Amino acid sequence: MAELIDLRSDTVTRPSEEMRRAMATADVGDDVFGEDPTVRRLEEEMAAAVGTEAALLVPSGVMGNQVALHLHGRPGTEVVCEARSHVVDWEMGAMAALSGLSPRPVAAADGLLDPEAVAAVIQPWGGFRPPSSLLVIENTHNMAGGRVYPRPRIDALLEVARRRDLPVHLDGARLFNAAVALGLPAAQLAAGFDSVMVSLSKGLGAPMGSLVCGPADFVAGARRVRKMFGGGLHQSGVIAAAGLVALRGGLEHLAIDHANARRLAEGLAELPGLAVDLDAVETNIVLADLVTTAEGGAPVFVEGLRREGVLAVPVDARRLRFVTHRDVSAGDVDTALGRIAGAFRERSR
Ligand code: TLP
Repeated sequence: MAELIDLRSDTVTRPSEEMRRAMATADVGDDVFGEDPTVRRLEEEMAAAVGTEAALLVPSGVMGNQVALHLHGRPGTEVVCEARSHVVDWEMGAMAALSGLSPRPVAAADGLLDPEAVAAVIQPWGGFRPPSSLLVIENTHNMAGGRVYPRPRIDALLEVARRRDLPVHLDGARLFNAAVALGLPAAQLAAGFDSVMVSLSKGLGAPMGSLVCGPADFVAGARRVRKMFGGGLHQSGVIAAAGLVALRGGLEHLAIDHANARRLAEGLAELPGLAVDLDAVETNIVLADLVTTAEGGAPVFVEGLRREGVLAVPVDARRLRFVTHRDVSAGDVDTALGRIAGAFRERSR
């Protein structure tokens, strides 16, 4: 069969030749002793890109978020976040298991938290309800289809949190996608947060790694919690070297990924079996809903798609997620659209 076109996630990219060369020749040391020069350089460059005092390399985005939640939260308190956010739906209950925190989900139809709705659920210390210890904002919002927070909305949310003394964490796994979509520097979108998690392993194309960014004392705490969570790595300059290539050159591809996502969304919207909200497609993620689930719904449909040579993720019974990334071209998108149309033909036989 022709090669599979993998649109399950932007995490599926293979390291480029340049990354592999950088990894092979990286200058390394033991990062648990703070002695890996390549890791240090990556942490400095990411802190500069995000506009924070310091940054810490962690193996994954989940670990980055959970290290931050652990530091901001106290057992028995709540984390205010959007109802479909990654920290609620995709981190295996880690905030409860590792830090004794429970989520306070706030639903938003377009995924973007409403400041008034957030203000309404924040609980103070000393009442009869679990107090709130943190607000999490996810930008771009994955399960809302890569939606981007306009900076004024972030300002309004930060203002609500400040008034109630609540720290705010940014899940910026795809912060650079948001920055490219708005034409703003990432640092401008990260300003005002108490901590920021950014990923190298999504749109930027590195094989692994995320960073937790914030003030120097917060990052010192993050170093301790990273070790506690088992994320202290040794010659991790091998990973950081690919991360540096991703950070220095990876942003350029994001605008192409966004254009490819739009191309894909417009093609999908023309298929009679799918409904796509084109206005929601702002970055590299496309959500598409099956018009009918009578033939088994999204989990069955993706099996049909696989047989045609396209990989996608079923989000629920009706919804499919497609993500563009540096390993798919505009031509691949067109090929994928033809194959997806083929899956519908097979389905209706
Ligand atoms: N998301 C993955 C899956 O876990 C859903 C994906 O394919 O999109 N925050 C956000 C907003 C994310 O989308 C992800 C990854 C993470 C955190 C966690 O990053 P990793 O996978 O590096 O632990």
